Amino acid sequence: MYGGGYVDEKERAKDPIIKDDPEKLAIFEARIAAGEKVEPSDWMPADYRKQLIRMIEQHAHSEIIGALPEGTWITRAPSFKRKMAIMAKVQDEIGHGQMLYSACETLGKSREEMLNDLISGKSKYSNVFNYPAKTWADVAVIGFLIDAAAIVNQVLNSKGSYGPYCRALERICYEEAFHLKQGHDAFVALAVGSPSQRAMLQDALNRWWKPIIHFFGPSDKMSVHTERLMRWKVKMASNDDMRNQFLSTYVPKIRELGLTIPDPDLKKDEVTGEWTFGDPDWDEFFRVINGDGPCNKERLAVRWWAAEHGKWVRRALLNPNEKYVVPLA
Ligand code: FAQ
Repeated sequence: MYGGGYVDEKERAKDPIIKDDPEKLAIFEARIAAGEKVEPSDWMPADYRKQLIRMIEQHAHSEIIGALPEGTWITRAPSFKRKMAIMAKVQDEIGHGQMLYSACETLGKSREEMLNDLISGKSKYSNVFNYPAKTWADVAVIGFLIDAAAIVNQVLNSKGSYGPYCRALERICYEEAFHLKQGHDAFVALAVGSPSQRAMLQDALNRWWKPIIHFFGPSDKMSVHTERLMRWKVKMASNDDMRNQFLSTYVPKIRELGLTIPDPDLKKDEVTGEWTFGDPDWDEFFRVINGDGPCNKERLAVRWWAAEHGKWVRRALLNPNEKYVVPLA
């Protein structure tokens, strides 16, 4: 399997780890250890390429699927200012998808193949975007906390080893930092608003907390890819370390607004700086990322619709001299 977007564990077991030339591998690993960037024309281990394709592709899918929950609120934003901001943000997320698909194409997988794998359910995308945005407060939680979580991950990984991915992440992080400001502004406006606005925000936080904890991936003990990815500097911190960094920065910000985090067991060890929390329900995480979340079908149906209805545009662009009748519906 090319992209490594495994549908189940049996399929993963069938995929052998390809053996590389040991001499080339040693030179490659020395370059990584020295902090050099790897570029598309450089020799790279087959598994490095495969892992990068898997991760960048999933990231790209997460951006274009991630635009959907907030996108449904463009027509219902509570003011003109909020409407303009959310419209621009959603547009940026699609742009991030474009940059990431381009970065992934440098590794040899075509965009068409990636989009087909998304629509067929073969590739994964972030768990969080399989939950519904029921109220405007959900948009505020996504804009503040999910963007914050994404920034923790992306700032770290932008210092990684693969040039095209790192350069895309650097650009994405500039925009994400601005998204975070708009999310924070919307979040604070509700937190200091009327009692019903506060209640709406607390309800959204209650529903999103678990998916946000899941966002950083399974605990280090359960993570399949972390060790290899960190050795090759594709991933610059483990899932638990990223989650910990997020909790240290954002739990105090949520609490100072008088909101309650819906986990009575969440606490920080003041000596080690580590957070512990209640049962994260990893069963739910695995169900959702394997296609059985509240909105998986709905999200993929939108992508399928866009691919079907955009076919004639792609065909016209690729064959400018062909006479073609534009479908009416
Ligand atoms: N969701 O061995 P690990 C955003 C899968 S961008 C779904 O620990 P790894 C912007 C994983 O693929 C959000 N699946 O995996 C935005 C693997 O399955 P596989 C996306 C997940 O790669 C904001 C299995 O579990 N960001 O939000 C998740 O070492 C607002 C075992 O896991 C990125 O993609 C998950 N959360 O670590 C847009 C960043 N976690 O493939 C709109 C790049 C794990 O073997 C609005 N990616 N899995 O079948 C990464 O940093 C890493 O891939 C991790 C996972 C940290 C996500």
